[in-house]
Amino acid sequence: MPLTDFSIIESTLREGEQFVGAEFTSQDKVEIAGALADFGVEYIELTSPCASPSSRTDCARIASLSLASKILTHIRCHMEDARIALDTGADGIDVVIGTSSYLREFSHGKSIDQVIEVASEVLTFIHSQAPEIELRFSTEDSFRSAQADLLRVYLAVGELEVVDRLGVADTVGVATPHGVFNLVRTLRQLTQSDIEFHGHNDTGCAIANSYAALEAGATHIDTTVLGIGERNGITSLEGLIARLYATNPDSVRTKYRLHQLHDLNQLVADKVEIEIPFNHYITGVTAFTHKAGIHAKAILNNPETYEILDPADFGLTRYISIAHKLTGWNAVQDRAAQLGLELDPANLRAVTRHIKAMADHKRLTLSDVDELLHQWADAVNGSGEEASTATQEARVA
Ligand code: HCA
Ligand code: CU
Repeated sequence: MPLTDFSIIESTLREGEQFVGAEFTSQDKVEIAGALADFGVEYIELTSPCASPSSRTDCARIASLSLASKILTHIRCHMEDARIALDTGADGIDVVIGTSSYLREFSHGKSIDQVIEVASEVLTFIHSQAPEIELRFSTEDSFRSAQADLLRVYLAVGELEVVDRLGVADTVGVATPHGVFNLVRTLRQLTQSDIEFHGHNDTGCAIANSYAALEAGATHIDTTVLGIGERNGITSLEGLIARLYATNPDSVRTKYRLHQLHDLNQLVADKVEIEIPFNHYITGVTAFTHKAGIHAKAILNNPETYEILDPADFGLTRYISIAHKLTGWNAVQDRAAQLGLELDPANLRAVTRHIKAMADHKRLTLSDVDELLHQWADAVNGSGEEASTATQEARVA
């Protein structure tokens, strides 16, 4: 399958609400859902309506807004949860039940046979009540579940012919791209269903795992804005977009309004009271900052030399840092031109040497460098003659 036929299930308002800093009000949820829909995600997943009274009313409210994204809600594999979810008016219901020995023993206490039994009951019930509803069934902690157990469960669920999508969840972030690829490929071969992947990031593999799932034929990937979720979260929307853009920029540009990504990040960051991490994919403050002189020179000639993502596609700009000892004269020349200063190559090289020497002794700011460039240009122009660069160095020292 080409890596263009996929959908994002944006779970900031479900998994993201499980982030320790998230306390979304009803108004916050409406605002975030609107921003996600404007960005263009195909699905928005909402917290279980059984979680609290406002979770229930917010779910119904957002489902009634006719947003461009489909609205999903997320429930445990319980009959009572299913009844309540059906009442929300959501376009789809995501049902999940743990299959690893950890969760079977220490969470819900059911055997695999009992898991199959309750899943059959709940899924058949939902489908009988609302055949038009998009129904997904997932196992929780899929990657620490015995493969034989998993396949028994998925095949039994598949035989019901009521489910649109099977989900696999790396609940604890233990999976590797290779393991995800193999499991998704196996499910693709054994079933006709669409496949969803949900990956936690405890060991830093969430984006790579999501990508491996797509390569193996997964059709839906779960994300949250800034990756927020339980513990250190899941695949971030921005990380997945960056990864997919690197493979096929046109598909990502067509599907999503990339210029809105930064504002969407800022909105969620403000609501959960964190900063966008400096090194975050696309939207982090250093994501398009270049430093070393060798990089800066090449970037100024052709940005593709050191950029796989074009900041302009995201409404952002690159920045070349020059106030440090690794700087180079091409970058300094670029800055001088921005300041409207004329310096010949010999003077640019000399002033660059000067910046490096200064930076060996103290941390410089861009203002320090700008001031130096102005002084240097004044000295050159003020001299009225072709002063030697050594003279200039002496003058501004
Ligand atoms: C949870 C667990 C879950 C479910 C994922 C899914 C996980 O908090 O309910 O339904 O696909 O990581 O296993 O988020
Ligand atoms: Cu999760």
